[in-house]
Amino acid sequence: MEYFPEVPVIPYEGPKSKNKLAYKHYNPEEVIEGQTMKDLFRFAVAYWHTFRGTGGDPFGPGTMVRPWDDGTDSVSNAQKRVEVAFEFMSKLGVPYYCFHDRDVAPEGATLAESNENLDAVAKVLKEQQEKTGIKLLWGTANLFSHPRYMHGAATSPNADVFAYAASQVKKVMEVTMELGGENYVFWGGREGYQNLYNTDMQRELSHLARFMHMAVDHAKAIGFKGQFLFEPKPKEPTKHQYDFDAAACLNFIRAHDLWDYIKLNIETNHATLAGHTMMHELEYASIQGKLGSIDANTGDMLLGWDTDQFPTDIYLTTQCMLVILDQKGLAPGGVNFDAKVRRESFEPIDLFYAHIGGMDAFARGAKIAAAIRKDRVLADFVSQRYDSYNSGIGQQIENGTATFETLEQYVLQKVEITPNKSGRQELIENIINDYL
Ligand code: XLS
Ligand code: NI
Ligand code: NI
Repeated sequence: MEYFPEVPVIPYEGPKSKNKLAYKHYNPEEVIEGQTMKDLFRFAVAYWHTFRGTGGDPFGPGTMVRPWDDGTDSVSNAQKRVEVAFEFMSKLGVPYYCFHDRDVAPEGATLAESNENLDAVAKVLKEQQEKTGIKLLWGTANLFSHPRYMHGAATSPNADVFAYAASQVKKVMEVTMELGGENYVFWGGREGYQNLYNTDMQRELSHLARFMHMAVDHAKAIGFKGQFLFEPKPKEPTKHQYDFDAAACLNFIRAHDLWDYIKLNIETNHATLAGHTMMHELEYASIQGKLGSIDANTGDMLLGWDTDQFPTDIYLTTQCMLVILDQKGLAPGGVNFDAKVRRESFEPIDLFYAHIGGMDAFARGAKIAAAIRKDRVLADFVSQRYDSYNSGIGQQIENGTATFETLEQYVLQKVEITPNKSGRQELIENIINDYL
């Protein structure tokens, strides 16, 4: 059975093509800085948005037309949806997908029943992976939708809820391993608070750390070799999420002896909700060796929530790729489109347009970033800007031999310090525009 008969395998046709169902820039075999685009991006489709998104919002129900869905939450409907998903991904030519347990299979009345449902769907996922060659970038557990998680999961004040969440993560780690998943993601869900009057923050944070240590231990016990990823988000659904931004997450894993086991999965719209740019978050993680993967999307400048739109802004993707190329890619992570089509874009074909646009925007961003890097436009300017640290007093500051006393002596002797040089921000911004 074919679910998208009107859509062929999406070809690469180059920048001049007018074909709406073709890539203009994403050419999987084209090499950028020594890597094929396929290996550089490791693009993934997010199962929750693309195959479970309904288009519902607080003001009205879903709008999406999904002819293959029979409207029930049955295992057989879930299994059929897997076939649809793999046809979609094969036609798109993406090498990876990501899921939460409850996206792919329905929650049962008991944990045992939920696990059985998941196994039944995972069997079909595995068959389809083998048939198509599409792989699992990461798995994760949905620890936020079911009402039992109203106060959080690992940070719930109810220990039974902690135990339930742990059992759920245990199972998803096992299924992720069975499917050859290359990473496992922790996004906080409801790990945060609405009001500090009723919250023991210290206890909740230490519970979250216990939870992650148990996951690390379980990975060792079962031989799961995938990379753990922690995904920052400052708010929504809680007023304050504990995994606020890259800095908060890195502090958390450093403070709780998790540093060696966890990297970050950085999402654009979460960065902006935290009051940062995506580039800031990527750079902050990358300079510490902690940029593991990205959730590619974008917010809306005028809306203050996680709108999860597909990324189409070339400035944004260029900035992302400047950082990603600098660390030679993301593997074993990748670029996961944690993005959904708008409520008004309700036809199945819109799912293709959305992903094609996102992949092309990243491919174009990568070409532009590579050209900027090749000409060393930023690299040379930045290294010259700091050249006072390459010798003399600057070198002594950097290598730790200078003290407040030696620096005072230096300045007293010098009388006048070397004049500052211009930061040339406007010029550099103009030059970057020349490459777009
Ligand atoms: C929600 C998060 C979520 C994670 C996976 O805002 O982005 O989708 O990526 O749980
Ligand atoms: Ni995400
Ligand atoms: Ni998000």
